[in-house]
Amino acid sequence: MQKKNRLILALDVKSRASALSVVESAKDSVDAVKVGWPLILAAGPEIITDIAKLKDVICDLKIADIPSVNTLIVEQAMARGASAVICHGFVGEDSVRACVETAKGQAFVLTEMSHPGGKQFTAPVADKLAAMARSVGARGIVAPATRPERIAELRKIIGSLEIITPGVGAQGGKASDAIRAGADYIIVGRAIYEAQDPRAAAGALAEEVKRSI
Ligand code: NUP
Repeated sequence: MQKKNRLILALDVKSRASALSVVESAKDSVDAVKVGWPLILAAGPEIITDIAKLKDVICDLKIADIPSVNTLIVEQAMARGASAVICHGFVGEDSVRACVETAKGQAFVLTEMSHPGGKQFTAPVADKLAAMARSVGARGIVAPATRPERIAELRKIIGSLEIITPGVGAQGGKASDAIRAGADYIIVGRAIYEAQDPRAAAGALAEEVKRSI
C-alpha cells in the first residue's frame, strides 16, 4: 500500500458487480481497499483475488480466535491475495502474534472501536492493546476517527507504527481531524459507496486529507 492519498475504501457492498463498480470509480483516490465479511459472504472469497488485481486489499476479518486457527485464517486471506489483515487485540498476545507472523508483519491490530459501543469494553483496554501491537511487531493499529483525541493518545504509545482509522463520514468523524490527530490513513465506506457519485466523494476526501497534512 503506497501512502499517496491516505484513503482506504471500506467496500461493504453486497455484490461482486457493485464492488467492482465502486472500486473502478474510486480507484484513483484510494490507496487500498478494505474487504470484510459482508462482501466476502455475498460474493465469495475469490473477490479478494479479483480486487487485489486492481488495488492492495486489506482483509478485515476481525480475526479473534486461538493462535492455530488465526494462523489458518491469515494463510487463507494472504493466499487469496490480501496484502494485510486486521485482527482483534483483545484475544491476547499469542493470538495476535500468530496473525503478525503469518502475515509477515502485515497485520493491523484493532484497539478502540469507533462505534459508541467501542467505549464500553474496548476503550478501557485500548492503550494496552496498542502497546502489545507494538511489542509483537504489527504493522499498525486501527483507532477511532470518531474520537480523534484517542488517535493522538494511541500515537504516543505506538511510536512509528501506522494508524488506520475508520469512523469518517457516516459515523460522524472528520477526515481532517483524524489526520491532524496523527492517523496515517482514513478508512471510509458509506460516505463513498453510498454517494451519488463515488468518484467525486472519494476525490473530495482525498483532497481534504491532503489539505490537513
Ligand atoms: O472500530 C472499527 N470501526 C469500523 O467502522 C473497526 C473497523 N474495522 N471498522 C470498519 O470500518 C467497519 O467494519 C467498516 O468496514 C468501516 C467503516 O465503514 P463506514 O462507517 O465508513 O461505512
